[in-house]
Amino acid sequence: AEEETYARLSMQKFVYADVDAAQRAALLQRPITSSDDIIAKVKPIMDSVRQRGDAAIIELTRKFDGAQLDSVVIRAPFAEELMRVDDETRAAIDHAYDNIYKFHAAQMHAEPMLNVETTPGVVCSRFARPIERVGLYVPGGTAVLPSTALMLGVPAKVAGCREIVIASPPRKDGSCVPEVMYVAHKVGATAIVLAGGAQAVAALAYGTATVPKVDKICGPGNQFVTAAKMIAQNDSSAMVSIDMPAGPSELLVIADNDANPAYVVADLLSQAEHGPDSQVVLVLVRPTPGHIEAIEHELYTQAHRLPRRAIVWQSIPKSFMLSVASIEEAFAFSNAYAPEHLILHVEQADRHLHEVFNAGSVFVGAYSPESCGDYASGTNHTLPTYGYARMYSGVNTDTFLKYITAQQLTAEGLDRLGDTVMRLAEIEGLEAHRNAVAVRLRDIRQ
Ligand code: HSO
Ligand code: ZN
Repeated sequence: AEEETYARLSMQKFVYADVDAAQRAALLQRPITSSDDIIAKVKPIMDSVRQRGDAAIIELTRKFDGAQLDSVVIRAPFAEELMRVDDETRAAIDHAYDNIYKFHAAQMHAEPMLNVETTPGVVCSRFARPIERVGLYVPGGTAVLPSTALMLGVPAKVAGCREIVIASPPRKDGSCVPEVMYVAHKVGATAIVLAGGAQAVAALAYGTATVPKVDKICGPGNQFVTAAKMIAQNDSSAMVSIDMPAGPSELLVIADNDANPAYVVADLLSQAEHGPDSQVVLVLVRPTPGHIEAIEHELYTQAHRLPRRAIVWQSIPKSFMLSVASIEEAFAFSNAYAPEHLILHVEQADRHLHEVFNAGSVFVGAYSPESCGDYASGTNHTLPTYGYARMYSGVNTDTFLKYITAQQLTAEGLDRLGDTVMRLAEIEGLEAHRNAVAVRLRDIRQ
């Protein structure tokens, strides 16, 4: 039966010149996430956490995660034995942490405080302040994800957030994964909430007797987590914001005929193994039949060896390869698709970065697999999916900051700007606005 199931594996094939407008549009689509259904399931969960707090979380965690909790929250400082990891793991987490820290710390210096004299005597300034309390959602489920704790925790720490609360579903024995605990400790998390799903989001949004309420909730999650974040954001009584909407993870690879089929396929599979609904797109520039054959051969051979091949056999057949006539056509499609991850397996890949307009993060050239960005090179892996790369950025230090503007006018400045303000106030029929300037100008100009 095993042999049967895994007998063939291929992506759907399209030629860009041959597809009509409707088909092109369909290729840009992501799978529909039936949000009405999901919202109907999520709403009562959130209501119960809001009304019954910790007792509801304990019940829901028993039901969904099969874990019996004594208490919902672990507060810092965390006990050594809860974050014990082996030396190799510790070294890997430390190395990744250092790179992610360096790249995100540099973002803080990218734009020092602004100070602009717009008119003589009129000075406008802008400065950043951290969002005080943030909730970071680290998914559990089929994989252990300390990398997501790093990708959310490091920028929050760099930004200077005072309270960092990490929520993650507990293991069956009610404990938190030690690797996640170790990262939580490194980023200076103040508490860990042992909950997942909509119940975790509700706890962070509303707070409970033991869970601290936060100002912003960040992090990836399944459809339930995403729906819960949307509901919380729209509920003014929660007073909470979110990072971005999230859908299944996705990758688009642009490859020319010199691209190594083994590398291209390994990258596609690293995305495909995330989940059955992972989106994988391969755009081939003027491919030879031999190159396509080599890629398909690699696909089967490599996929067959993967422990998570059952997932791959679900995601790959839903994905597609698209042959295009030129690199320009490849970028036109990629920009329209707006992938979360974009890998450029093309000659002199760095020369094409200026053609990228919509993508979450770009991996340039044969030696830059997505895996490096997923874990340890320094860039963030919490990125916009579902085409939201058109208007959203991935998580970065700005995610955990807000900007405050200020201005100071001298008497001379007000004298120069006053008539403009009074005229505009008059047009809008707002006499009190006009007067706030007029009372001062009377003194200045007497
Ligand atoms: N590719 C995922 C991130 C991840 N990969 C976590 C491995 N662990 C979404 O960007
Ligand atoms: Zn990944």
